[in-house]
Amino acid sequence: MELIELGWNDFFQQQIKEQEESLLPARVYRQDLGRYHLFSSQGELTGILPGRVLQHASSKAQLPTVGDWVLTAPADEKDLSPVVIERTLDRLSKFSRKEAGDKVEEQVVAANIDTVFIVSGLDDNFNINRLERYLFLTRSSGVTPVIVLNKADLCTDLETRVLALESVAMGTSIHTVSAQAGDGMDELLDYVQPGQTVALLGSSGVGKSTIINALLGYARFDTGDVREDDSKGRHTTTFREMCKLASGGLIIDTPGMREIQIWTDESSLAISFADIDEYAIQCRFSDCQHNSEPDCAVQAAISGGELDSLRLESFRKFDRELTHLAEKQDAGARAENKKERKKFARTIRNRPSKRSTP
Ligand SMILES: Nc1nc2c(ncn2[C@@H]2O[C@H](COP(=O)(O)OP(=O)(O)O)[C@@H](O)[C@H]2O)c(=O)[nH]1
Ligand SMILES: [Mg+2]
Ligand SMILES: [Zn+2]
Repeated sequence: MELIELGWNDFFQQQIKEQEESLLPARVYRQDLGRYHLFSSQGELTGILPGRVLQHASSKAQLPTVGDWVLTAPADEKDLSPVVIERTLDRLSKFSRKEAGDKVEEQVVAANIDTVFIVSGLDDNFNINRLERYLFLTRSSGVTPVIVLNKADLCTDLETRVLALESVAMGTSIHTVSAQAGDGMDELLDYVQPGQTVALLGSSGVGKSTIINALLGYARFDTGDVREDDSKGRHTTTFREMCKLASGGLIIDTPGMREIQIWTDESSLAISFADIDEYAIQCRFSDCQHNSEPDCAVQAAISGGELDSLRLESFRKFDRELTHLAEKQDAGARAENKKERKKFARTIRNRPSKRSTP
């Protein structure tokens, strides 16, 4: 396997220090408990993380994940596998979300991706708010989003749905496909050029694995039927995995995420709501809340029909959510500090005092 075909470029090359030149670069394609499956110029390898790397990581998000580039050393001269992961290279991009549940922690879903296919079904699964949410997360990751509306064969009001979506998509490419019938797959292939990495995101049952299988040309991933009486669907993909297309591109399948919580900061708002921002800078007051302030350009744009009031509503929703996340992060950092201080106090207390030592 050529490194360039695996997505290697100058950004990664430049990170290699002189003393690391003997190490073998490899890319994580799958992670099992404690094991990393890697693509490298030497073929597929298994990697393990030494305890010192684990200890040095200040958060889980720093540990290697699918799509990451790592530098490896042979554990044994005679045998190339398993290799030891010495270091994870800085990421060109990452798609993160907040860990599911109450934990205030970042989870990096995939690293070093060029494009995210936000997949939605055109059946009852179609939900503009959810798509808007995925768009927001993708844009704040610095990755190009592409919307893929699958199951076009089941949809009778395609145009209405696409039109409604366009008002929140802000120019994002929208592709309507049917993975099952094989319609529209060629358009998708254009995004997976050699060395390019695409990750598929979207709820369970929208057809992500079916799309990847269609692009690969064989049934690489299990696909599942959504049970009619269970809107949650059956979870057939339980892990994230990157695979290589014959044409050279890389594609990442992910399990459906039941809750996709935001992990980003305020700066993402201006990127995802550039349409609102454009008017907001023309408001009379720089701290305008776009309610009933005089000369509010945002409200004027809404009355004039240039801006959809739903966009302002979404903007406010994300704004509130980000504020809430920042508060939780602050609280989390404070709790962490307190824990560290306590630990420190304990080590001081437990230190044998000079007087008592003979
Ligand atoms: N009608 C129709 N069904 C599809 C299409 N693509 C996928 N499916 C079905 O939707 C179900 C879920 O697909 P799957 O690929 O497992 O979804 P995933 O959970 O997103 O990976 C399966 O039963 C597929 O056969 C499509 O284009 N049209
Ligand atoms: Mg799947
Ligand atoms: Zn305003």
